[in-house]
Formats: sequence, structure tokens, C-alpha cells
Amino acid sequence: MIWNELRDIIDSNQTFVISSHVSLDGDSIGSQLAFYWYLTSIGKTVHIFTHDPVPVKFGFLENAGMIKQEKPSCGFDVLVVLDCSNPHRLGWDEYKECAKLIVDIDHHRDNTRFGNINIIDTKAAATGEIIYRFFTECGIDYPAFVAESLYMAIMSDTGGFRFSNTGSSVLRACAELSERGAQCSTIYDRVYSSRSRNALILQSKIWSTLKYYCNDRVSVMEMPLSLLDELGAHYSDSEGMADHTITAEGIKVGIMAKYSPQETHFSLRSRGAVDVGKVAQQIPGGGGHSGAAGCTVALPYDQALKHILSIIEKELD
Ligand SMILES: [Mn+2]
Repeated sequence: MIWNELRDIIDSNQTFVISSHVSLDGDSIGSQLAFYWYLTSIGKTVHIFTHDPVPVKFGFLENAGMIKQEKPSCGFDVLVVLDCSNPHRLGWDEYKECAKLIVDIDHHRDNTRFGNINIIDTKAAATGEIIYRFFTECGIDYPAFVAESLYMAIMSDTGGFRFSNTGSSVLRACAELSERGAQCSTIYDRVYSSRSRNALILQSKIWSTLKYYCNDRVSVMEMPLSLLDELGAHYSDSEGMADHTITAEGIKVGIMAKYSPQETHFSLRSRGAVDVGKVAQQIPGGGGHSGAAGCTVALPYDQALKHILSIIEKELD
């Protein structure tokens, strides 16, 4: 069984680095913290190094302060990469030199299987759900704050249990996490109802850019990155706006665009009519799930938007 292989690697090594993708989200943070707890609880030496910092709203999670923005030096036994479809998304190129072995645990279907062991379950709603199963199936008993991290991971990647990946296995897992002490409404409030005042002003500006394209089947909202400085807002304050793009009737694809003068990042959303993961994959470096995906086009916004709309138009027909 795959868990035996994983446990063999863990048992026969001592020093670990945990990491995840750039621009951390609830799943990447919750998964890393749960795995960090497990490794430290059995006496391993563990560091968490990520390219980007933990957004403020996730800072309440136990051990969130252990997630450091340092480049790992060499000489670790194992690099554990969680919730990251390919090593470029780590944000640092030296990943291969930093450890003898790579463990890759993920649920993205475009995962490139870059590890020495790859535990990829594309049916899992979150990487946190895979780790929950690891703990459960191996009889690993964990404290309430770890249940909280796992709950956070699953809640985030299901959009607060609204997305189509919210099945019975997700709800059963979360029922147990709740029994183990995860404070569901507190976590929800921290993530979805604790925005700064500047964040709401930023979001109101983003809402005001809403436009419809492709015979009202695609909706687009945009944010120039310069707006952040102007308003004193953080990049993470715009998180969640992509999910709003898909909420209007008749919309098949929602686009949230964030751009600098040189390049444009698109977050894509769909409710099933179009596989936006496939759309994103047509841009180098892009990818994701069928309902939520992302890509970066190395063009100014207007040109980049034309390009992505032309790809989506083909998928709509
Ligand atoms: Mn995830």
C-alpha cells in the first residue's frame, strides 16, 4: 500500500523540508501544517519553507509562524511537496539539490509526478483530504489544532462546501474533523468574514470592472496590480473575487484578471460547461482543475484578454 511506502521513507530519514506552491491558499497552508505536526510528533527535524508568506487571515492557525520564506539550503533528507502540481510552482529552482528524496502529495490532475514517491489523488477535493485519509487509515491520532488545519484545507478548496467537489466523503471527513475539535464557524469567519477595510474597498473597485463577453457567456473582472499600492491593499485581499465571476445566470466561464504592464494573470472559473483546466493548459505554465484554473500570459492586459477569450470561445462552441 502507498502509505507503507510513505511511512518507510519517513521512518528511515531524519531531516525534512515541507513546501507548497506560490501564493499560498488554505489547502496549501492547512496541509503543510498538518504534515509538519505529524513529522515533528514522531521526532523528526522539520522546516517549512515557502516562496510566499502566509496571508494574514490564515495566521491564527497553530504553527502558522513556522512557515518561513527562506530558500532551503542543501543537505536535507526529504523534501515534501504538498498541493503543488509541478516543481516550478514552488517558486525556487534549487529544489532538486536541497534533499535526497522528494515526496509529492497532491490532488491536481496536471501533477507532473516529479517526486520519488507520488501520492496523487485527483478525486480528492483537497490535498488536506489526502492527508486526512493518511492519518485515518494509518490510525494516527491527532490533536484539535491539526483537525482545524485539515478542516481549513478542505473548506478552502471546496469554496466553503459550495463547489462540485463537495461530496459525501468530504462531508464525512469534515464531520470527523469537527468531532476532533475543529471550530467550523470560527474558521469560516476567519477566512470569509474578516476582511480589512481596504480589502473591501479594493473589492468594490474590482466589482465595478465587471463586463460580459462572448454573447454574455463569459464574465470578466480585472485588477491592475498598481491598484494595491494606491489603496494600501494586499494581493491576498483580492482572493475569492474569481469565485464571484461565475455566479451570474447563463455565465459559462468567469475570469478574474490581475495584471502588470508586462503580463496578465487569469484565474478561470466554470460550473461544468467548459473545462477551464484545459483552457489554462493551452498557456505555457497554466493548469488546474476543470472548475478552477489559472495561467499567466506574458502580454499586456488588452492583448492577453483577447488571447484567452479566443481560446474560451473555441471551447464554448
Ligand atoms: Mn489544493
